[in-house]
Amino acid sequence: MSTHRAYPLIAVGVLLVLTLWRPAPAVTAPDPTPARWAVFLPLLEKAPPATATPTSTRTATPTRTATTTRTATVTRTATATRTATATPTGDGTPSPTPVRGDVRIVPACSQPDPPGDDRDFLAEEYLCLENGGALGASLAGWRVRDAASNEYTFPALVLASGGRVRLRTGAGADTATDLYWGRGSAVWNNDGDTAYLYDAAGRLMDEWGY
Ligand SMILES: [Ca+2]
Repeated sequence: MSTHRAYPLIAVGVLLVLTLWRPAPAVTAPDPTPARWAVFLPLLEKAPPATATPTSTRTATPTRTATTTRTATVTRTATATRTATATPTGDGTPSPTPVRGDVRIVPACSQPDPPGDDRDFLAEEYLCLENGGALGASLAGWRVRDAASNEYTFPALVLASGGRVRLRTGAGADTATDLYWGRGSAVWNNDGDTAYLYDAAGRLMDEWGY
């Protein structure tokens, strides 16, 4: 490119520079005031904001309603009505019907062969009964029979639990522990016999052979 042909381009460039160029604004001296208070700025900046309103609205409302209603209703009704009517006098106390084994013959306390001649000691010849049941036993209407079918019928008597009664062969006045057959001769053979015990219904409740 020749120098002459470059003149228009240079002229356009100068115009563009003149058009776009603006004088720089006047530089004003910075205000020295902030520099003097600059030492206090850190203090001011560290000051807590005046509008620090703690709005912690914790509404802790512990509404514990202890409703443990323990209703321990232990109603022990001890209704153990054991009617152990231990009536040693043996008069008038009602009792359930004894079962077999409740009232039995007790050989250990029986005496079929008393000392001496039986005919002279009929009251000392006796059969012994015992109530081994838990309740009293009414012996009214019960019977004792030997092997020869001699028979005795019991009067109204309640034999208490654990109680014993002797049935004596001879005559005498009945008591709660001793009954009298009223015989004029011996009934229990000394050389061996069998005693049978029946209840009022005729059921064999016990027997003893010796
Ligand atoms: Ca005898």
